[in-house]
Amino acid sequence: MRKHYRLLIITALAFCLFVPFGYAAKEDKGPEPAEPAEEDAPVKAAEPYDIGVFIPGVVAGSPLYELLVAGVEKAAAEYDHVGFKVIEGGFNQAGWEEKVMSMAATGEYELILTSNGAMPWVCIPVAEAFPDLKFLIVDAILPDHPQMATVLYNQVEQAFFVGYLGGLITRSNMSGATPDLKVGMIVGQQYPAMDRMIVPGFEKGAKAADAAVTNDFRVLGNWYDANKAAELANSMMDAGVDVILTVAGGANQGVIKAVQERGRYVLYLDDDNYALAPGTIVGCAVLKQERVVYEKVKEAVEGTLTWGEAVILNTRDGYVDFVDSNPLYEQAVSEDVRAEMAVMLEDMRGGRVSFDVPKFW
Ligand code: RBF
Repeated sequence: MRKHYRLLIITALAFCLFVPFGYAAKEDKGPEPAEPAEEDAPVKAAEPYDIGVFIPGVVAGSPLYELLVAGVEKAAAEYDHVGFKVIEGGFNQAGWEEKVMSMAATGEYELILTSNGAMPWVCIPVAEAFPDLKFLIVDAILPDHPQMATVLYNQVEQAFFVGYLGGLITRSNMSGATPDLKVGMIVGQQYPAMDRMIVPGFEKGAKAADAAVTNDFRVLGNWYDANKAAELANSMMDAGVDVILTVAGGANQGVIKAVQERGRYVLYLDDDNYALAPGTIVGCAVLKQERVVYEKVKEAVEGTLTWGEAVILNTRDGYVDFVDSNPLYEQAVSEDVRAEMAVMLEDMRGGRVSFDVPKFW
């Protein structure tokens, strides 16, 4: 919005400089000044549109935040009048509301863009204080708020993909598989999407592979402590767990390192991250967050986004998937396991198998 003021001042200056001369020419009754050539005519610039991107945490190491930034960058690059600024809120969640409030108070932004299930609630008081401001919140859901649009992913399906693969691996004869039918999860914290979608989806998948598989579920308590995450991973592996799904942001590094040292396996969410640890990361489910952010930001800029809208995106829509096209997947996972996985992938991509999102909001 500050750009508006700049534009106003420039317009006013231009008016003072040029308009009086125009009048003088008319009074002189001299020859009419030639019409400016078409290409010299001032093009009406679009109103500046500035986006404040609030990262609830830090960008590095958190796939959904990295994809959020990539998506807005790509959308903004298509317009001369669109700018964005990324602000990291850090790990003190109690401070997020104040930080978003300060962003709003600068008056710089038309839109606040952010990502995770807690953010609609963080943004409600900010929306009340700034009724002209809009909020696009992905990986979250809040229907019918006139200043917000939200996009939720079917995380039951995302977690089912890796749960099924984990179940197949733990009962396989792959070199890192133990005799125990145990898979595990390490998560940053518990929240409604975790408890109602990700954990049930993962366990449903693992049990669909083999009903006897159990899930060792551990909560780290933050999204950054890689040392503690490695300790958790080791204690799980001591108990016979051979495949661990890690959903712990920057702390994922600790899980990967511990698991790599013992030749076991890691499952990943949100992005194609096989290259982080080839042979150790054996499965990546993905959310098409970069594409969603790109599409929705463009709609917001062009004025076609419906405020109050709460969209849920599924595998059959192409926004939730599993990466089986990366050669690192093929190299890491035995052929028999991949063959069983391929059948399930085909069913889910074709919409023949799907899972509902429970209403948790
Ligand atoms: N995921 C991350 O990768 N890094 C984070 O820092 C992070 N912080 C979160 C904070 C809250 C309050 C919530 C509700 C979720 C957070 N997530 C984080 C998880 C993320 O939103 C998503 O559920 C997972 O990435 C699985 O798709």
